[in-house]
Amino acid sequence: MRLSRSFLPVLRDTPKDAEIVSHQLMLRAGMIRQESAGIYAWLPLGLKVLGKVNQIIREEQNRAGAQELLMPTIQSADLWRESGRYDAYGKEMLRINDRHDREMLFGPTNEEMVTEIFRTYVKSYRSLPLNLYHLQWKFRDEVRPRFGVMRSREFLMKDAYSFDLDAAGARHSYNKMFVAYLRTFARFGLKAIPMRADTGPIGGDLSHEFIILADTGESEVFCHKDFLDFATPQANTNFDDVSALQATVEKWTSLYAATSDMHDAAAYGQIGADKQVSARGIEVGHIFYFGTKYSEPMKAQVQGPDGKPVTVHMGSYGIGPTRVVAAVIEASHDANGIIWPVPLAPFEVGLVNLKVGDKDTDLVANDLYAKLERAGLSVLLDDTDERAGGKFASMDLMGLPFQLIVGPKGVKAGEVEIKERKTGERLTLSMDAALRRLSDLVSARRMLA
Ligand code: 5CA
Repeated sequence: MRLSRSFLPVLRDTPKDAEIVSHQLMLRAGMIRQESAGIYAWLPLGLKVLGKVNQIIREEQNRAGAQELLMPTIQSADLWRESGRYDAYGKEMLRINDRHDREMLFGPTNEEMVTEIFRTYVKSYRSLPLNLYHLQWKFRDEVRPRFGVMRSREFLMKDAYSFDLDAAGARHSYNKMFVAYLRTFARFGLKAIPMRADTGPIGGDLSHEFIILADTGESEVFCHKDFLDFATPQANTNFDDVSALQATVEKWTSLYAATSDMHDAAAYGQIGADKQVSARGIEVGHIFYFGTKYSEPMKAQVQGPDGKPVTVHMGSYGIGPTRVVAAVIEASHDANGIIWPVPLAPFEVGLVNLKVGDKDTDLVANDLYAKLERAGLSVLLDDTDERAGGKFASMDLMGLPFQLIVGPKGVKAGEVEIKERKTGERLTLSMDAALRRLSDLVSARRMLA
């Protein structure tokens, strides 16, 4: 992509109303734009990152055996009356009347709708287990939307819903999502710690929040330090191996970890002082097992092996991709801007032409641009006539993992410079060597987990 032809509106100054660094940087880098309180447009740079987050989520959901579908944002109130949640949900639900005065709502979550789809089609235990997920916009009329897309009113959610014949099967479905989440967050470059959680309006008695530690997190969290060194489950995990998966989940729940509403000071006190971590955290995912809370009132039953009807056991599993983008920035930035891990970067390389209009420099920059793209790297070419300082500042702000800098002096000497955004390390190389080095560096970092 050529910067001169791109819509990438970068702001020099920090917007006054943005309190936390991810919100400030997302506005400054031209990733998002607030349209109303808690409602954001995703501009091209932001949307690229969001797309990468979604893709990694999909890969890990599919690997764990979940299937993607897409349910609508607008739902009928009648569906929610069946579960009894229509009145219970309160003011967070945006209620709408259509032209026939039918009561509708903008979905804050989809348990009812997916249960309705399930009961229409699935009639036999042979079709179980089943896990259906979608990536869809949600609306929750939060009392205090804040911190940009971290706590917004309209936000994207990946929500998955599992259906099983009994509690044991549902436990395995829960474990599959638990392990898929560990892998998903690791691929974002995040250390997410599963913590026992309150179930709130979703309900049920087994639930974990996946929390990343960050100073700006909304919740106070307490956990054992050793969590930070646990190895992520491998890509070749066998999701059908019930006992192996149970063992992984037990390992990841064996040490103390709790948010403040579930905190047990006595249990925490038993951890040696050198192993105690008391910090703030951001909830990036939340999983629930709630048995027959929806299937019972909504009569989602299948025929069991003995021919008798069985009410299915359900769980639901959420990740907030829009919140994840902000959380990754909270975890990975410096004074100059964002530092994207390669798997989420909007472009892998920022190619800076320091002297646009100089024939030789243009020639080399354009040649490198074509060759990098041909090698399969995604490149943003700064071919604008801005001064060098401004170009470097924008590149650092946008956080592309590698910069390739082409200037007239270097071109005369047959050299270009590579800068790694994260370490600031610089390397002067010939054009060909720089191309090879960049290809190697990028491909080594594409898969994090
Ligand atoms: N139906 C269940 C699981 S699918 C559910 O709704 N869970 S939830 O309420 O915990 O939300 C799931 C995830 O959505 C959260 O972990 C969080 O990452 C994201 N999320 C929730 N509320 C917001 C919000 N206001 N802004 C941004 N992301 C949010």
